[in-house]
Amino acid sequence: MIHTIATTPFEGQKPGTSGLRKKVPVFQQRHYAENFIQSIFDSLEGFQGQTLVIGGDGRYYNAEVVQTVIRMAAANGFGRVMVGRNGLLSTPAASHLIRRHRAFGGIVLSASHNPGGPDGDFGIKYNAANGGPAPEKITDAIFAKTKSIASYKITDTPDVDLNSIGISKVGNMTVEVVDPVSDYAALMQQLFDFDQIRALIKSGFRMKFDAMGAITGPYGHAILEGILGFPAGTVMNGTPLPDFGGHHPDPNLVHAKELVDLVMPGGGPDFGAASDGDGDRNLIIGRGMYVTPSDSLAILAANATLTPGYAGGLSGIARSMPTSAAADRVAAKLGIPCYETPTGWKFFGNLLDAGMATICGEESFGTGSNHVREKDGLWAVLMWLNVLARRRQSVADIVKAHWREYGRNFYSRHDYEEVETDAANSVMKALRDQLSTLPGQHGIIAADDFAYDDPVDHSRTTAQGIRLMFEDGSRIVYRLSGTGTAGATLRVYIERYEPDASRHDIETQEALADLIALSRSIPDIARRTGRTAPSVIT
Ligand code: VG1
Ligand code: CO
Repeated sequence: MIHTIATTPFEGQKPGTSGLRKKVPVFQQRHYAENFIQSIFDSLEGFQGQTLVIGGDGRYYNAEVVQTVIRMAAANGFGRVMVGRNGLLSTPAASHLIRRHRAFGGIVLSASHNPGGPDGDFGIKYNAANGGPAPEKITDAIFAKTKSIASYKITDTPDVDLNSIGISKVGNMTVEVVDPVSDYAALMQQLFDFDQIRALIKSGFRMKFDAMGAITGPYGHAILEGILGFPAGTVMNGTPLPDFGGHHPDPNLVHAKELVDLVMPGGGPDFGAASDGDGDRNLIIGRGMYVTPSDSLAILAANATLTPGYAGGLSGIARSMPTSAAADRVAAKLGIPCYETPTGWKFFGNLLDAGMATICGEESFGTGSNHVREKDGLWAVLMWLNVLARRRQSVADIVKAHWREYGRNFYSRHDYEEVETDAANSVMKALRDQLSTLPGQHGIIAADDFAYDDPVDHSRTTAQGIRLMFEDGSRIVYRLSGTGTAGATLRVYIERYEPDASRHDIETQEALADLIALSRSIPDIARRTGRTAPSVIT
């Protein structure tokens, strides 16, 4: 039986960089999730009888909202839903399922790297038929609908059993519960040479993969320990838990400390990797070597032809604007274009669909390719393994050789988290007010507020971050986070190019010290925010 339930709009249901993210208690308000889900459906056309993919990262409240999405999909006229067993799907696996089964789209329940649990974060995101996050045109339409919604449709059917694989019905709609890993694992075996990696393991090579109590546990167990044959225990924190076991599932040097302490000092595994809450980010480390995500993108692009999936070469590389220009140097050498897009994976979709770019990356631990339309944590890990298996050098040797060939882009991101919103806005305003006067000072040659003209659909996206560009190629970039749920987070990205190999071993913060000081003084961050130092440095 289908019910039409009267409702009234909630304020602030505006999708950010990657879907709607709020604290769990906000989502638990009566009608809150339903309003947003109905607003998604009301922004789409032509899905009657079609397939919707549903899954999430298993965080607190995932189980309840999966059932709500199923009931609302049935009431709104979808013909079939494909749901990961127990309501679980990593973000890249959801993207792949949508594409492989020609679904109309998908709903991914995740707040990614944000903490989970009853007081943690929750999120809902819509992905379109290409498997990618809805473009701004759709997210703008969803937001508009949330402001005028008056009712939503839902069935009064009982919860669907999601524990076992199989097919059932909710009203006229088919519910197919699928294994979250198998299709994805098959795709990885097409892209990478698993036999080469097995030979590497046989030679004694060892790794640790930290799933951080989140979604990649089952994927890591099945692919790394199962199919590839790494010893049991290779995957750490491999059981997805509603509160991630208390972890902050953000794969950086701060939150993946357990892994870093095992691998970095040496004497332990040769290679370390971690992924985030929903499985789309990756951290790559070797003995004594942390690979910045910007360098990882450049190195994977430079070595792509060593792997079967990319043996034919790349059509182009794309990176988000704040990501370092290391990839640009690789693209130049390969004679292929390098695109610079706003932050957020949704901006890569058109370039990938049009075949203009093959590999994409963001400084925020995101790397991926045209195999899906999301960034993909395990994909990056497997690509690194394939490259390591072919080159038979350490991570550190590969990185240093890359710097010698291309020069090094020293890079760091300074986050000032949970700053008062007014204070963060005043920093951005202070910068905007100085855009015309900064060139000519401190070696700055240009300053602007980044705007992106999409070369495929010709849409224009403005106000994507303040860029200060220096005469030696250095950059400082400022933007406000679009994924946080408390106050505002000011992100400051600092980059300097160093061609001289004798200066490549300097510690990053030291190498960037002058620019870091300028990054603070130009908008007077201390006075405006009360913060004399960032809360997280990556
Ligand atoms: C952050 C990152 C951005 C990434 C986004 C979603 O956004 O900076 O590069 O695409 O998170 O990643 P923001 O607006 O907070 O800077 V995930 O793994 O949170 O889905
Ligand atoms: Co994520």
